[in-house]
Amino acid sequence: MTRTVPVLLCFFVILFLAGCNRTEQGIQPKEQDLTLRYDEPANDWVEALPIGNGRLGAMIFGNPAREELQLNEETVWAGEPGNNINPETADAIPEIRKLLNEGRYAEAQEYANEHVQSMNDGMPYQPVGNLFIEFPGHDSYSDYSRTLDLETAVSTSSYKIDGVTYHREGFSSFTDDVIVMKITADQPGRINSVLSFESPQEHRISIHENNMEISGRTSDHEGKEGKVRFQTTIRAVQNGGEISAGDSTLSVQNADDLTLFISIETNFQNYDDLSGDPEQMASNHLQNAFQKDYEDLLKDHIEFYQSYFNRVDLYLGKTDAAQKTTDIRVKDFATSDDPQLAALYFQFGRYLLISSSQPGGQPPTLQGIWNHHMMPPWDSKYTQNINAEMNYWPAEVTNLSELHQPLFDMIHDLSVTGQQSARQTYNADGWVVHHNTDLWRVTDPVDGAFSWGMWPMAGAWYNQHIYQHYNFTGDTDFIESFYPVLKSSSQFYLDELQPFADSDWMVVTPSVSPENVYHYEDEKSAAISSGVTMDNQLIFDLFSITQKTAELFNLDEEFVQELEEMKSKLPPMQIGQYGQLQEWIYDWDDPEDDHRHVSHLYGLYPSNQISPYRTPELFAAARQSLLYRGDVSTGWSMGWKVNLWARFLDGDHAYKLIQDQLSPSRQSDGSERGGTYPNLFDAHPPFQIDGNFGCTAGIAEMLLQSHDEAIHILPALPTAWSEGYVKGLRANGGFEVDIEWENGVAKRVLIQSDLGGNSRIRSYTPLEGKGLEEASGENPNPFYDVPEIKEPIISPKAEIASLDLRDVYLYDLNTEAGQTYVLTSADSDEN
Ligand code: FUC
Repeated sequence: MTRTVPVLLCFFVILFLAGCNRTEQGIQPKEQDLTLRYDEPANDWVEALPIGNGRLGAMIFGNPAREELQLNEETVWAGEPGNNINPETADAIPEIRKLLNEGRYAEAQEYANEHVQSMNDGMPYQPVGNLFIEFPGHDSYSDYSRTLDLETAVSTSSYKIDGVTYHREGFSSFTDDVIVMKITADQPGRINSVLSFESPQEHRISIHENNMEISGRTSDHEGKEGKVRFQTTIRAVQNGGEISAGDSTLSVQNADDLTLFISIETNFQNYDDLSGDPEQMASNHLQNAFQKDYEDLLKDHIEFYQSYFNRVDLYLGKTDAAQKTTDIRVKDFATSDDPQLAALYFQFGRYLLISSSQPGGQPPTLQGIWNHHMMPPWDSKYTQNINAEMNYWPAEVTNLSELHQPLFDMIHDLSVTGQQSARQTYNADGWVVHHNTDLWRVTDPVDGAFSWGMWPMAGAWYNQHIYQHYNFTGDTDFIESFYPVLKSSSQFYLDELQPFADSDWMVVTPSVSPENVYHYEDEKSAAISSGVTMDNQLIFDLFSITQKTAELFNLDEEFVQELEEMKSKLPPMQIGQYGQLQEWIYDWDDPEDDHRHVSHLYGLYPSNQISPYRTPELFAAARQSLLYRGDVSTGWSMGWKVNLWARFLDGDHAYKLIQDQLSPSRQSDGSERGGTYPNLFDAHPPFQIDGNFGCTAGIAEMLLQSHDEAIHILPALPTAWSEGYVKGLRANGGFEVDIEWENGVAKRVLIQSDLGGNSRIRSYTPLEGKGLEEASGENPNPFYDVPEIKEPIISPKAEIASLDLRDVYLYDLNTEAGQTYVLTSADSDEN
């Protein structure tokens, strides 16, 4: 005995010192039900359940008598290759600049509205069509249930008729690139159904044996011809009974079970090439999938999906509220204690990203890949003054870094097509893209100038995603390959920036503070402007990351210097008369303004120019701005505000925004408000997926932040989540972090270091662990560099609200690549 104990102890001490086994040292996972559940079929589209493999999407309705799969493929867009540049815009820009410089803003606006009209406003993303499966006699049923299991990415429905239980399960296979639905009954010979297809697209249906083949083409739009051709092949395979062909239908008689394989392909190769062979490719997918056992198809699909999904586990507590159906939980969320719904909603956001953004494919549109309209709201394009970026806010922090790739590919495309806009519209070098793009990567302003089109800033914002990916992963090959894109974007702004009025400042002009309007001289108003706060912040960030990347590879010393000089001429942020962060270059902000965009707060989130610790006055002013703006708004706006309140380190206010967002969109009078649909889709309204992604990122932001010199543990934990854990969140510099907390206090923190280097840790409560030291000096970890911004200009009328920041403990932990470190609460009895 006396000998064994020290040996055993020694073994554990070694294990602890090495500290590298996250499972053994780690947080015990808890059982959770990550399923969306309903006790009725979907009555309409926002009750149907989405499945997707990045490219192929379906909304499944689960109606016993008439199943409906509304189908999408990500490259089914109207129109054809080509940009939308109108040469008139180039002539208009100098005149708009002049009017703005003379302070004739309303005239500048009017002039811009008249003269900035691109050749087209971008093309709509469109549906493929709907597969219907009729089951005669299935109108009356009992024991109905419908689910979407986020742990397997499989949607089911089941019900009973005359003692027979019918079951359907559907998934969009990640590994075999087809949509599969299997229909079974627990007694043989019970499946009788008729398959038919409808599409709003120009199409032709033909039947060959057990295959239904649909060839179609997308629509003409705004002077462009619909040149995307698509091929959908649906194969029905049954056991028992038989299948017979009609002119355009397939009938299944007395089968034991029925499996449907749906393959969809288009001729799209890239934004400039439609030379693909959709018939051949659709047939290839089908042949491959069809040869596999159903069980293998399902297993491969689940394994692939889980390789992403299982990276993060979030537990926020469990209550009986989780017993209710998902639609009722959404109705009750704001007034009940249902922490599991917040966790489910968070994981649903991750599910949606995995299902709509796979490497090699297109980024999710305003509706991800799920759209049933020929002319969807805002064409279901890429709106780049917030929405397309927000779609990727969860990518790095929720451990789905590879899924950022489709956005990078689109940025790469835009860095090519955007050169046309830079050259033709601005007579500048580099590349530029305005507030929208589409499958064809159009780059000039769309929908007229007003408060949206005339905004040449999307490239500057997109490039932050490039650098963010590098900063989270440390992937130097990646950032090196994108340096030309960053440089060329910076080059555009070097050429585009103009002197502001009589000052030494250099500003982007004309532009807008996305979609907002300012009032001046009592009665006058305009949106078009110069040197708006968000633009200044964006240019500062773009130049900074371009400089850092150049320095990383010892490139372009002179160019780096040029950027430095131009950075010094950007206007500083300003604090206006109401103590607010100014949205425009003049103090035009209206404290009554509750506009959904909070563009000037870009500097707080997603950027990190504003900090409670480094720039307290700006932090207080930004907070004041958000207080003026209010809480309830459109879906995505609330998603943004969750992140912003997390950055304001106010967990309860962030939680209030989650409550506002996780409220039913549909009101009893038939109207809709910003919130959530029964299927958990975000409601702008209408459905817009950005709010789902924004809120998912926001929940992560409440639990972990890593932008402000340190990894901040539980920076904005709300009182409602007093117990819980999160595993697998990512932090800048290649760290992966698990946190377990009780009574709002971090009990155990695991930090896995992929790249090594100093890990600075900020916590409201004391921590201890091997190697943990009190922090001193600057954080030497280069991934924790913080921006050096100019001192703000403060209005003499401004009263700066005082900050009530919690005390923090700041530690340094020198990490080695590949090691995991265990920290525990220094207050805890367990230690
Ligand atoms: C921006 C927003 C709208 C909407 C649209 C798709 O224009 O201002 O609220 O989200 O994008």
